Amino acid sequence: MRRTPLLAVVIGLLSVGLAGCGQATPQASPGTAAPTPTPSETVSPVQPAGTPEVVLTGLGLPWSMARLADETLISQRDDGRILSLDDGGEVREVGTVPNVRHGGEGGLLGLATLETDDETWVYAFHTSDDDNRIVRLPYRDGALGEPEVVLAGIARAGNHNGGRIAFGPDGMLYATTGDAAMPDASQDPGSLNGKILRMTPEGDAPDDNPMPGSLVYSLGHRNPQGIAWDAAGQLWAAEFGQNTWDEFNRIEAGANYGWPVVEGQGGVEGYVDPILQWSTSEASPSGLAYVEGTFFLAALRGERVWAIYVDGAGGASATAWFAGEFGRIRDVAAGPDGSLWFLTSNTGGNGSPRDGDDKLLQVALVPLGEG
Ligand SMILES: [Ca+2]
Repeated sequence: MRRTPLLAVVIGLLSVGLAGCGQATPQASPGTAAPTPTPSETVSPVQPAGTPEVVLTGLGLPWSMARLADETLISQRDDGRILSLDDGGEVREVGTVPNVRHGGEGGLLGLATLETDDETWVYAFHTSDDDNRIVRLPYRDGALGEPEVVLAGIARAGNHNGGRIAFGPDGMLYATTGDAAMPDASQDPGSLNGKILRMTPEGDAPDDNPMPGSLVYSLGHRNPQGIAWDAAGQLWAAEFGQNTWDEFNRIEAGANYGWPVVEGQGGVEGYVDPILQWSTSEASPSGLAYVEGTFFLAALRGERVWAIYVDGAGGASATAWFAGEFGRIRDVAAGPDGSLWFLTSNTGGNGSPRDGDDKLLQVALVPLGEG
């Protein structure tokens, strides 16, 4: 991969940090019923502004971004490598996750990080010869150590591997799993597939999970690949539909999101409907991020970034950005100085690579309505 020289200045500004600190004056978006915020929730929604700039080129099917104190890690699905882009703009490989077996949509997928008093851990969700699994690798002196297994035995398949992982505000690790082309698994509480899982950093079932001794947090998912928490700590997730409806769901512990009985907003008792849905040609959603009171959703087939605004009445609206401009979009994350980062996904067989693909792009974010 190579840095785009043009952007040395942009990268140089990264030292401010990527945490997405709120700096804007709180205000409600036009026409939105404002919820009752606590001080930590007083963030104004935002929107992209200006032309996205290229931060990195030459990436190989990048799948996930995860943040450490002064660098961002990027996973590459097919070769199992993890790259680091530090806040000074230096790019290097920090290691290859062993035992990654790419095939179809499988390979090295989601990343998450955990910094404890004793260790910095890089968590990775990947496909192996036998299964999909979550491992963690110690990260010392800028290099990955030997993996230890956090959770094995999630069924793998060519398609529908899920694969996003993230630590929640409760300190627990959440993982999205696909149905691995076994739709009935999604409704089986005893299966790890077609679920959002919640576990301790060591992979055990927390005492307060909805089913005692089970990692299952919610069920009835088809192929979820995006999770993020809003300022109030509420979990949201996006998933691929079959032929009709992609979904954006408000996730409640123990709830059933319908697959394969219901796809999209079916209004069927016992199954929770998505807050938003899109045709699969408009979305096919992967990574989800919450930045400055706004959800951003990466759309593969839809080749766009969706900005999603959740209102105080339980509804939401969405606006499409960059449709068709950069090809398939795989992941989104808070960038430096209140910007948004997003990864293209045009290499690896499913897309049509453009010059420099795959890329990491950056776009400024401004208060909603001021773009
Ligand atoms: Ca559903």
